[in-house]
Amino acid sequence: MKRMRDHLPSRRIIAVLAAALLATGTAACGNSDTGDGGGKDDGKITLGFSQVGAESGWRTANTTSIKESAAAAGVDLKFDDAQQKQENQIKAIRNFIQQKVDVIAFSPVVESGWDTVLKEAKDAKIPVILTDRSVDSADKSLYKTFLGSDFVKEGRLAGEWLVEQKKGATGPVNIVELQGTTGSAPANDRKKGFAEAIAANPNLKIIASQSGDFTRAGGKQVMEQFLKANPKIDVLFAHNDDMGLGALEAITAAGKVPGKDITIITVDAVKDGMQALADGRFNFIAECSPLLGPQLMDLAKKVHNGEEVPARIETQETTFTQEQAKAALPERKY
Ligand code: GYE
Repeated sequence: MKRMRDHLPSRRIIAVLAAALLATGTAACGNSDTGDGGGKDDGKITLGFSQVGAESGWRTANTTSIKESAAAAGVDLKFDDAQQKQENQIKAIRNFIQQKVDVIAFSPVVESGWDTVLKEAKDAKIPVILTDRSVDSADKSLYKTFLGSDFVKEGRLAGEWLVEQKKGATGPVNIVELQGTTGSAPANDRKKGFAEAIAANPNLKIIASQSGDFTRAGGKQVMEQFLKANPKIDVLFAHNDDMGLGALEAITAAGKVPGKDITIITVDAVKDGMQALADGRFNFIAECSPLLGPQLMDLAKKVHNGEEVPARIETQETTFTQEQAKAALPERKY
């Protein structure tokens, strides 16, 4: 606020002051708005969040976590569901820029093709947080931080478990792989980690690998094709629980017993996946936590206040065998 000029009569000062307060709408309430965005002036941070879609149990739990944490943290959340389409995410981000939100967060459906829109956010001085999935942009100044899992590690843990299981196996072990959404970070990275982990064991062979788009329907459909084309399938590695759950239907329909005739390894550990594991239909799950909401709200407040945040925040997770799933299931919230 401008300093009042000394010669103004006091009644005039009060009137000017009142007018100024009305105009800004911030009646000295400690608003942290920096003036570089924030459509609202009620002291709340406005966070624009572009979600991938609603393709899996993981995603649903992630959306719930983000919405609940925003409400709990007093963050005004503008939520957009991109229905697994990059062009929808780009549109949503451009809308957030236009609305002058304080912070933008998004979970990029694929890794590539974000530089232009991220540059637009940067030029508008709106900080961006990558949540869950990362981008392949060479310019790291386009976003403040990346909060999420180490997907390569998840794939590696899945592969290492399999190597251990098949240690004594002599003949070939035929593996089929259900990949996540083509071009997405978790599909690229889980594939890589798994392949690296089994590489030293030439009898462990990936005989077919295709995308099931992280959905149950996709998993079922692609598994049907795998079963038709390959008479001997020993192992299924599915990049998420949902595709594994869809595949169960195809395997049963083909007259095989999931978890016995075909060893099934998945990633995520959502409740339905954990149930399948506890029931003996899955054999192993590498966990990937969707509960990113509380950390995201904390980061949004920090970057809005101009505080330094680590460039990478990795989610802590574990793995589950059938016995461990039985023990963990009663406590599983999602
Ligand atoms: O594993 C899968 C979801 O990006 C980690 O996306 C996430 C993945 C998750 O559809 O179930």
